[in-house]
Amino acid sequence: MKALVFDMDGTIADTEAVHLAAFNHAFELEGMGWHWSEAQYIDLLQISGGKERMAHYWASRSDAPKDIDGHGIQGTIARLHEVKTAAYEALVNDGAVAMRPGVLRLMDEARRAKLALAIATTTSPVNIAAVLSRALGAEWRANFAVIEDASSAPRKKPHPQVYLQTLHRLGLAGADCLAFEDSANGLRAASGAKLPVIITPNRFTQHHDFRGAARLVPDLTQLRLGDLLLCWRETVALACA
Ligand code: XBP
Ligand code: MG
Repeated sequence: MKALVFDMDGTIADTEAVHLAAFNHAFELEGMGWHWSEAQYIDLLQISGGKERMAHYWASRSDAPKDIDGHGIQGTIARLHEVKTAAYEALVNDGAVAMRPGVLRLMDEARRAKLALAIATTTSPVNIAAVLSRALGAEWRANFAVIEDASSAPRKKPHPQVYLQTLHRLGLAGADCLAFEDSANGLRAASGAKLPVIITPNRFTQHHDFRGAARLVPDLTQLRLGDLLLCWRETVALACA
């Protein structure tokens, strides 16, 4: 095992409730007359990517206008996403997002064992920077050999693009790595790139279908690097059997 590849939202940090608040703030500020409940958002999270999620919702509303300000639907969604991302960043900077338990300790163990760390996410780069600069300091990027996100991998999970590009830049095969995810889309994306996957669900994804995961644990507090190595060996050995 040569690298650990982490999903961002819901895996490294508990972010989706804050994303939801930021979306609703943008809808109110821009006078859309929309408000997503947590139950609605749990359903909408089947669509990875904030812009794609809003476009899916807009298409599902029979009463939604086909244009608002002459910039077309895509123009309005782009503006809504800018407002949402600024609101999300402000909420993160106010301390609204917590790292999930065990993540930083495991990353530290992996670094000391000379494993590469990477992030493979469908979220926007500014969101990653806002959360990880608070958790790891201004030099947070130095902890990661590779970061692939919505700006570098436009095909969103469950498409495996973000993981395939991460592997390419690491110079590794999927079987050399272990992925950490919180959602069914993430599991399918990582599995599509042949990475074994450890799932740590949260209240937004606990009902998802996680068949095919190498392990499913409530969080990473009970997993040490030795446990990961055993899990990786069992999974890779099985795949090779
Ligand atoms: C989760 C997502 C993202 C976030 C919102 O990403 O699908 O769309 O919900 O962030 P991951 P954006 O679990 O792959 O980290 O609005 O920037 O898309
Ligand atoms: Mg996620």
